[in-house]
Amino acid sequence: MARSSVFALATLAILLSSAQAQSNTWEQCGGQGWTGPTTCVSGAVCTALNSYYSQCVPGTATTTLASSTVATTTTASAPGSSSTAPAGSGKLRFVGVNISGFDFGCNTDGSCTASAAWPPLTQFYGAFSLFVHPTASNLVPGHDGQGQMNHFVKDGGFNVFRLPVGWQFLTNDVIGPVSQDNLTKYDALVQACLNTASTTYCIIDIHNYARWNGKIIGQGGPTNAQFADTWSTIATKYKSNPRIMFGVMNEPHDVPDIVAWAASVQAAVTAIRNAGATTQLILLPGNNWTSAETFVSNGSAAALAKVVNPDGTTSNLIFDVHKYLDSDNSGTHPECVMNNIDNAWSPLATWLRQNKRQAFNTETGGGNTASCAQFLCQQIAYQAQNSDVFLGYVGWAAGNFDPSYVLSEVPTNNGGTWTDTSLVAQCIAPKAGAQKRSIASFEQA
Ligand SMILES: *[C@@H]1O[C@H](CO)[C@@H](O)[C@H](O)[C@H]1NC(C)=O
Ligand SMILES: *[C@@H]1O[C@H](CO)[C@@H](O)[C@H](O)[C@H]1NC(C)=O
Ligand SMILES: *[C@@H]1O[C@H](CO)[C@@H](O)[C@H](O)[C@H]1NC(C)=O
Ligand SMILES: CC(=O)N[C@H]1CO[C@H](CO)[C@@H](O)[C@@H]1O
Repeated sequence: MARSSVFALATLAILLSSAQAQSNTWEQCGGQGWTGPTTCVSGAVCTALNSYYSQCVPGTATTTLASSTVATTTTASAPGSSSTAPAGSGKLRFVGVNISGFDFGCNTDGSCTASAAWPPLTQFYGAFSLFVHPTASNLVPGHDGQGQMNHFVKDGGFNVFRLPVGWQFLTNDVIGPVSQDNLTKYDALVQACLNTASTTYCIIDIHNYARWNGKIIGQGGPTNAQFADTWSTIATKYKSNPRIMFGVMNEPHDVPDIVAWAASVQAAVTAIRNAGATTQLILLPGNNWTSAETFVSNGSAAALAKVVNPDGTTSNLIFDVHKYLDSDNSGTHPECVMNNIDNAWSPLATWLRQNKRQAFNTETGGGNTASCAQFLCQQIAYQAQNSDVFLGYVGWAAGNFDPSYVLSEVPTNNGGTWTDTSLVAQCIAPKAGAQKRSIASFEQA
């Protein structure tokens, strides 16, 4: 019942917009299957984001936002805070999916086993290593991260992927220099991401929870210098690619000294910048599993606000925040119970504006249920309305998860036709249009 009301509202929205002669700023103005207006109101230009989605972007087609999102005609530039959309624009700069697999074998105490990684690429297993969806007849191309990402970009309108990897995979299980052989294997996934489109961004995410085998970086575990050395090697490899983002660390938690943790993050930032990656976006993670809700109250905001580039600025240093919508915020339940607006996103937006900073929600998601469709669509609509401080969101997760995984966003492939999970189709994909709708329009019947 709830689901049919969502479809009814979507149909109504299409009917309403097709009744207008011109699309308003940030509204759709073209694309495959689009039957609505194809011109924009004065002051906006209809700009193709991909083959099925064109949007009215303010000003002329040569604004930074347009040039970084128009497919193939321009080279993407490193994101800068000057190019962000104003509050209420209803357009998030980055929307993506986590492509998991190189992080398999990692536990929340930062113990990972390199050989337990499960690279989400067919070349590591052979093209025929398909596994079968347990509840449907669809064949799932297990490991086909390239196919999944191509589909997400082409059919869903996504423009960023987060590529988790265990630290131990990169250094071959010892604290020390990065193994170039292993980095080359991981680089195959990075290249697969970059190859999807000239406008796709790729986040390198070290998925170690601020730890190595149970011990916290800079607080009894690896030294800040050892952590910085890993980042220096990675940044050296990708320094000339503006479409790489550096995710310093996945989900620090139970870190006793947040000021000391900020020093570890600073060491990574300094190493990345000094390696020559001077303009790319770097994601700074706080304590408590990178919780968006407690980023300020937990002390992460104050500590990480002091992290700077070598020139003393905070340009392109973006706070990394996660949020799930289930009862205990763990992202382990199929049902969602909150949209996180009052408890997390609204207070965080206020703090970010006051401090002239921005955040990126690099993990969120839910079960393929009506409750998650409602609450996650509301969260996305709110983030889009506050896109001056929120850069975007990345869904958790596709890649090598079994499609029966509770938060699966793994699309199925039947004879070359890809089918998304219901939550991706209804909310997460930019194509679903959640960004452009009112929060109230997603109430369950
Ligand atoms: C990492 O590289 C080393 C050296 O080439 C190799 O022995 C090892 O098997 C690699 N590890 C993985 C997980 O591929
Ligand atoms: C922040 O959260 C962590 C748990 O992740 C906790 O250990 C720490 O005491 C909290 N700090 C504050 C200031 O609330
Ligand atoms: C961690 O965050 C969750 C919500 O995201 C909150 O319920 C919990 O109290 C927080 N813990 C600490 C120690 O701040
Ligand atoms: C909420 C969620 O799905 N978290 C996942 C984050 O990544 C680790 C390692 O890949 C998984 O074990 C978690 O389940």
